[in-house]
Amino acid sequence: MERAQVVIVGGGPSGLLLGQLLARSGVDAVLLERHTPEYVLGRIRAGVLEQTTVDLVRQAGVADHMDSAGLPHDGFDLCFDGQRHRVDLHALTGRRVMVYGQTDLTRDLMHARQQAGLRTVYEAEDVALEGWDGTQPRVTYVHAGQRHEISCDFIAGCDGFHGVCRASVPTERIKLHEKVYPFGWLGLLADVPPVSHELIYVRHERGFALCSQRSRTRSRYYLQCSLQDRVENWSDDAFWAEMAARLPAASAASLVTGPSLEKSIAPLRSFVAEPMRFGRLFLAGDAAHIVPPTGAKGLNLAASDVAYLWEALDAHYRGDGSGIEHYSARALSRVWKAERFSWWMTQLMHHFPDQGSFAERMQHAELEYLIGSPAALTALAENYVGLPF
Ligand code: FAS
Ligand code: PHB
Repeated sequence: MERAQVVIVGGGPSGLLLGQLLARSGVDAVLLERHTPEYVLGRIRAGVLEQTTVDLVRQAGVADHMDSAGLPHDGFDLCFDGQRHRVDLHALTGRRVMVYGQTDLTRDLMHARQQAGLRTVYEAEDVALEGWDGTQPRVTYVHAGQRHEISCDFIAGCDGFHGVCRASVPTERIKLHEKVYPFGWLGLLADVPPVSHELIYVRHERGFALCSQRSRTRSRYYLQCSLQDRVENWSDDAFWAEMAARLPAASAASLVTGPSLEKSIAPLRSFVAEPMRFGRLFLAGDAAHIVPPTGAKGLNLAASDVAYLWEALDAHYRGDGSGIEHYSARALSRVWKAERFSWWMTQLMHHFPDQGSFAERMQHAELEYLIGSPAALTALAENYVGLPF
């Protein structure tokens, strides 16, 4: 039987970042990923890193490309009634965010793991957890037709919303909280210069839109779409025409269009599993919680979970078990604040199909209050740049 101190299930940003930090603490962790590296890198997701995430990536020693190619952003625009209003994050909080795609961060982490020769199994099938409620957890998996078994001290469930780790916990041991939104996001990636040097969040009667970016020559755009929409029903031309229709005329006039490199529809939900620890099994990242991407919190919450779990495991192997005891409560405290902010931004900026005129007026009144109140803008800004770990 193989042996490891920690088995990490899932090779997305949570698993890779945890693996990198544990390696720096001398903790022996093996990582099991269901898919190939190419498949993992093919999923286009987050684009905005909070300062605390940037600091953690630097602490993990994988910040070189991020520091050279990442784009520090001091603010973003809220757009409604055809007007853009800048939220000056740096003036309001003294902090900023970094625009750097999750794909790039994942690639950096994969490369660092490979360079360090850390045990990683891609295309690990049928991962199953055993004994996580006792003191000798075991993980089994199949690779290239061969069954393997690993005994370990701890299992880190970094396997995302559809993973096996949370699903391995009996329903009576876990409390799930969920809100599903009545729309999705249609995302498009293209090698065209961004329409603006910063992000633009648009509230429009046709639906929400977001203008984001990956570099000065690569842009990421999103349109609120119906849950009945299918990506094959959206030609590139139809996407660009709808984006232009939701932008103010002056911005639409400077929109540079081009062929999509990727187009996909993501459903939106708020989701939290409590607790995030079950004996020797820990959940981190999307395995434990999901936020609507309106607040750019998903990847950043994964980072704070990983920071807390790394600190707890590092302390355990130095003889202090207190971090493990407090992991779930500590992580959930930050998770719920980010869940609230992401829900609030989503409620504020999207067109809800059956919301009625009163709710529409409430959205509009809140936006008008927001742009005129330094106190309200500061509250928005401190949540957007990220609450402290
Ligand atoms: P991930 O889901 O990224 O990674 C989990 C990994 O575990 C995957 O590689 C999976 O293959 C693997 N796995 C699953 N089951 C397994 C098993 N049984 N055995 C082994 N491996 C297994 N966040 C933002 O901030 N902004 C965005 O715009 C944004 N857009 C998103 C769009 C979509 C469609 C999705 C799903 C999420 C989006 N997110 C966004 C959130 C996203 O960035 C997540 O927060 C981030 O991927 C979390 O990373 P992980 O926790 O590593 O989970
Ligand atoms: C992205 O660039 O993918 C992105 C940016 C900000 C968000 C959501 C997605 O709020």
